[in-house]
Amino acid sequence: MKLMNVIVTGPPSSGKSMFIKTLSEHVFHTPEQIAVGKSGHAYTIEFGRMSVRPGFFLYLAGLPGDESFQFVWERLVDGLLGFVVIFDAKSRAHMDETKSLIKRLKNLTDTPFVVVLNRLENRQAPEASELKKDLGISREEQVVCCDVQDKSSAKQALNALLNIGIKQLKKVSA
Ligand SMILES: Nc1nc2c(ncn2[C@@H]2O[C@H](COP(=O)(O)OP(=O)(O)OP(=O)(O)O)[C@@H](O)[C@H]2O)c(=O)[nH]1
Ligand SMILES: [Mg+2]
Repeated sequence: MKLMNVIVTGPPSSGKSMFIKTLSEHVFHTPEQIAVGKSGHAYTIEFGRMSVRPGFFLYLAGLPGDESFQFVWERLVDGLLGFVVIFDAKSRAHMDETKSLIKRLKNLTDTPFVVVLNRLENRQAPEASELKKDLGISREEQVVCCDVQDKSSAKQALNALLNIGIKQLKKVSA
């Protein structure tokens, strides 16, 4: 049996739990919310398990972006396939927090990442290229518009992450 981790993170209430719930066959989450960090926001931590094909599972680890969770990220970078940062299109106030979160994760790991732009609600995609610019992200495919409540949309976002990983591997082995 092969297991790989994917960290799902992002600012408070951006849609992390919903993304994991939509994709996973099983979800474990802490029975109570945990209040940590400067914000005082209370968090639930969850792990979802998604079967990719027989004998191959992804563990989707839902972790808050708060710095206090750094030590958990450090444990999970072992066997890490990549990370997903959820950004709520309606909470642009979270831009700086998201930038710093990406920076901290990039310092920990060079595995691929995607930013999932959630809650666009049928608005068109200029917001994706704006977000890419605002976050200082270099690659087009790294910002993915996604309705985290929709399974096929969430799967597309995860596939975008996998495809970036495959491209990186090809580059390394070329
Ligand atoms: N309309 C709409 N509501 C959403 C969407 N995604 C999440 N929600 C709702 O927004 C709230 C927050 O979503 P969560 O998935 O719990 O967000 P989270 O990032 O896990 O939040 P914390 O763990 O508290 O930081 C929940 O009440 C969800 O039902 C979405 O795409 N559209
Ligand atoms: Mg949550």
